[in-house]
Amino acid sequence: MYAVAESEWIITKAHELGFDLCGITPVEGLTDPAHLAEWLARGYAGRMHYMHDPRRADITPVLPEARSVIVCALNYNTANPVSTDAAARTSADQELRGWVSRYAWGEDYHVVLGKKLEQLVAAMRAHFIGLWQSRTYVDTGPISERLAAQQAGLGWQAKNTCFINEKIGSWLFLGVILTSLDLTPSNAPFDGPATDLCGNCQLCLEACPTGALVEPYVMDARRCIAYLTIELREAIPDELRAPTGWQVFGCDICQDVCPWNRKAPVTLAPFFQPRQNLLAPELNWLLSLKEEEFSQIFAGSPLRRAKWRGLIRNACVAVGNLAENYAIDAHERLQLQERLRDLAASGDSLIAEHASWALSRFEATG
Ligand code: B12
Ligand code: SF4
Ligand code: SF4
Repeated sequence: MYAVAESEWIITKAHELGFDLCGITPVEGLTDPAHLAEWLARGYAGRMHYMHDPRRADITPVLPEARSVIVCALNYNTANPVSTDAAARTSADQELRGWVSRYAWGEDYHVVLGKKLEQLVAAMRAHFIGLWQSRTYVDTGPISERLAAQQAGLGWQAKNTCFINEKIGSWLFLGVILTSLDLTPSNAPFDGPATDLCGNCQLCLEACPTGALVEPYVMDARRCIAYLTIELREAIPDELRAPTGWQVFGCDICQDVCPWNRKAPVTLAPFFQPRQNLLAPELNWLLSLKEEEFSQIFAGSPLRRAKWRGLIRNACVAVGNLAENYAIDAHERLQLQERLRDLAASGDSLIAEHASWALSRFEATG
């Protein structure tokens, strides 16, 4: 096993590359097969078929020679309002606005973290001479990055299921490097994963509008707005449309209410600052987007994952929900209804059905 100084060297390098946190842990104990199996058996993964990949329960086939995991975290908390802040919704211009999740305001984190992890591996190649292997993952690999971060002593997996660090909070992206290097754990002597600091708090469970946090630490993803607005390619179930509120891409509510995020440090990293129009975007603008414009406008943005169809579907739901709650001026009301009628008449059955639903909400509210 390499000496502690070598693990310290890696952690220092990670900080130099801009990561806020870095920890190292052995590959053993990175999965929680029993709970994962129960979670899947309950159907909580919904249509996320990739969650059934057997490597999530046993990561050995990913890199049989793997001995250690380096976990890195990057803060994405920019100095902007939170989704539960009513003032953000009633902008001075009184336009109807939707909410895009904080994680998606800037550049795609897969790319940002992916590059940084590759730079870290390149630095390690020059430092650790000899033959050794590595795999880097940001989000898309079969590894539970939150479990890895917890195991590396960087924080805990909380009741809202997010990974929280005591000093930074939960606005953190995670990335991992699996390596055949046998590194000393950064929290050595290893005495178990980081302590859970949720205590008696239940704020996230109480605040979740769709009841997705079915019990502390357990999410039924089928009910989570992040799943409904990003991962789901089909119709948003009727009973979950109203609770989806003004969220058009992802959801931040269970993190916005979390006390550990109250003093979360702000990042000035240019790649995470909100792109124009993405902080509480005008719904009229979203509804008017043409499919051809979508790929151009959202190049390099996480919003591409929802695809044009998904984003328009989500915008219809948000408009329908806001129709009831806002004093929209007559002109805007007419404009929105006209746009919804166009969409309801479009050849796309998914969009047409959601637009008709939104129109019915307008009619119900006069
Ligand atoms: C699938 C996925 C989702 C799904 C499901 C989320 C979920 N909570 O599982 C959806 C689309 C809903 C989602 C949403 C979001 N995601 Co996501 N997502 C992932 C992904 C790809 C896998 C997570 C996973 O393994 N889920 C499966 C379940 C089984 O895992 P689990 O919650 O850890 O479950 C364990 C516990 O429930 C536990 N357990 C303990 N007790 C009990 C008791 C019982 C009875 C049961 C059944 C289970 C159980 O056992 C389970 C197995 O270990 C990871 C990337 C990765 N590769 O790790 C990113 C990841 C977790 N997501 C991330 C982010 C940023 C988000 C969003 C904030 C995006 C947004 N704003 O819209 C939201 C946050 C919502 C939330 N409260 O978690 C970050 C998390 C960062 C952080 N600080 O935590 C990650 C790590 C991506 C990254 N690289 O940064 N996500
Ligand atoms: S992200 Fe939103 S919908 Fe999902 S669990 Fe958190 S509060 Fe509930
Ligand atoms: S809101 Fe409370 S219970 Fe939920 S994650 Fe934060 S500290 Fe834990």
